[in-house]
Amino acid sequence: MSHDTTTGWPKDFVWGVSTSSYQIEGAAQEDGRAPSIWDTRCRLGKIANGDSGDVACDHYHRYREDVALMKELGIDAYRFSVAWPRVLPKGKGAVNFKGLEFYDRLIDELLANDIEPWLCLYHWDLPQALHDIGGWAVRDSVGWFEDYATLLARRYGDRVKKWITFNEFSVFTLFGYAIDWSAPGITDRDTHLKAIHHVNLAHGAAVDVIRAHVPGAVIGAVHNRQAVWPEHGKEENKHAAALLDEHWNRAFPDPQLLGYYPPMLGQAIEPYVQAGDMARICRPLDFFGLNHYGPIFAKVDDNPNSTWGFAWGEAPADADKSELGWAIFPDAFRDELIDLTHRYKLPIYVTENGCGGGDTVDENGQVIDNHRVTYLKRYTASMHEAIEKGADVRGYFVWSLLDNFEWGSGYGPRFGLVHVDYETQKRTKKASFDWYANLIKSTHGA
Ligand code: GBH
Repeated sequence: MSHDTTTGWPKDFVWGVSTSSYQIEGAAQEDGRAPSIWDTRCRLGKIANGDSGDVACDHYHRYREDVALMKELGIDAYRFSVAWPRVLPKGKGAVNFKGLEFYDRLIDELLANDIEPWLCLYHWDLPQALHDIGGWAVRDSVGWFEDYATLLARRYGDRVKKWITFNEFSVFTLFGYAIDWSAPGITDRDTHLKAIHHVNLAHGAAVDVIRAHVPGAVIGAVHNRQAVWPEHGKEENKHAAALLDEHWNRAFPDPQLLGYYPPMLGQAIEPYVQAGDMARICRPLDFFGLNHYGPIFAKVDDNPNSTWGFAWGEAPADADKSELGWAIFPDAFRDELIDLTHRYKLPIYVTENGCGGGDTVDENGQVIDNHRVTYLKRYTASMHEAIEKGADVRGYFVWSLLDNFEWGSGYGPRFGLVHVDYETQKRTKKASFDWYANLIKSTHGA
């Protein structure tokens, strides 16, 4: 790793951190917030250790302290999401002003500290009330999302210029409607296909209303993308990998940016596509948000009734892996950034990259997370290399500022630059915090 990353970054490169509402806010029953599909999933006991986001990092009450940490880190930008059921408890109709006011306070605190807010409308916490009347499986969801986007654009558009419609379309649709790993935990092929199409339409509708209501808006979507490799490199898994690649990497960016679905998925989705839909989905965007962790693996589904034709595979036993078992392969990140630049021709912001695992606390109370420092060093070096090779990368956000509620895995896996003691809510900076602060300082100084 001799690659020098202290110089050579594009001018005005944006350094940031990302979080999401349900994972950090807590205050789940406060000030009029209603349940989302994730509260429900927690109540159903589908989370490791019986955990839930009820309290999480208590960010709802401690956002000032958290912004102070961001300030100390030296970041330019902060990506967060709005909890839809906090501002519209039923998902539509009556507005909850106390919920809107929380994001007013957060945004104002960020701006007062020279940190630019990047607002994401949807990081998976669909109001339960909307799910109860069909959720993403019904076409009405497009209008619900459009109205929600309008509300936020009008309320915050004077202060927020960076807008993201959705976080990781393919993760929440695939895991929520095909594989029971995420809320709402449905496993039905038709529901899944409809959800994909409606979410794409909702994205397009939101882009238009944000554009209409926010002068100077810079709008993008956040896609998870990572190479899909056949498990064990086996011939028999290649078709499964091609299928999963369509679902994982192309089901959303292709229609949104190129105007068509990838071929195999497109065929399956055709019954739900109405005249004019593809033009409504494909709206002009200003950037491509990329969340990237490591490559994933696919294998043929040995279930004879398989409706998807692929199953989740495992990384090779000898692969470099994080403590969570996720493959580490920085060269694939470099290649992804270069490919994306050519494929979609938009400026790229890496809106998430980071490393999960545990931490050790030494006798002086220092939180040691060398595994995370090593990961971040390697991935930022690969990004730097991609930029040298022509990738149009304009910024990078670490996932995440704080240890937080890691969805189905609960509070076990930690991703933060800041350690959170969930008993006391005490925040402690980790070694990775100092490493990132130094990287930012050295590039700003250069
Ligand atoms: C993101 O999801 C989310 O946006 C964020 O909320 C979350 O906390 C964060 O990442 C960390 O998980 O096949 O075993 O190698 C990322 C979801 C991460 C799901 C990589 C698939 C592959 C694991 N993806 N993962 S493995």
